[in-house]
Amino acid sequence: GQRVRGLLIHRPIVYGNTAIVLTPIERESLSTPDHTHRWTVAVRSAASPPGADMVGGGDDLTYFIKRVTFKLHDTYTNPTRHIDKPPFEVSETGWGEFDIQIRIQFIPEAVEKPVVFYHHLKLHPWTPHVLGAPSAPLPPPPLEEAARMGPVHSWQYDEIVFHEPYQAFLDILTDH
Ligand code: SLL
Repeated sequence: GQRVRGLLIHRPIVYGNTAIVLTPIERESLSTPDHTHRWTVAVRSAASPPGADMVGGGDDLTYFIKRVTFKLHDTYTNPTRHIDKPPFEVSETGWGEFDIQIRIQFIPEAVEKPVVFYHHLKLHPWTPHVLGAPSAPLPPPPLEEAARMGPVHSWQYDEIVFHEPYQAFLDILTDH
């Protein structure tokens, strides 16, 4: 195969998380009652808006993505989670925010190295109503209030760029 000289092609994605506060009843039913939130971290096509992620749908990424690996905090059992089919996501419960490494591997035809993104898992809503020194970090609201505020969304748009792709891979990308 040949690389297509001078060509650059990109595919838009979003990655990030949603989080909701567990109800007291949900917390009691867990083996880990110290967990306060349920969250989902995901990689999606930018054609499927983050707001629609719970109902699924949107563009399927499997035509060029083979595997997404989410590396969670070491406090989780089996923190390295390989996801080989859509939806490319991991749902968990927990109590704390942390950085998640998101590694995207492409189909063999791509002959491309994986790309890595980092996402800071966000559980707590931003609280502009808490008054304080403008430069001071604002504390999160109490859980009951956060629950009333509804799900937290933290999503990042990005583009996966392929420089001088192989012709076979270019065909796969453009035929989709
Ligand atoms: C913090 N640096 O201290 C972070 C660490 C760890 C989050 C957050 C539960 C894991 C489990 C969990 O939420 N870990 O019990 O399986 O805020």
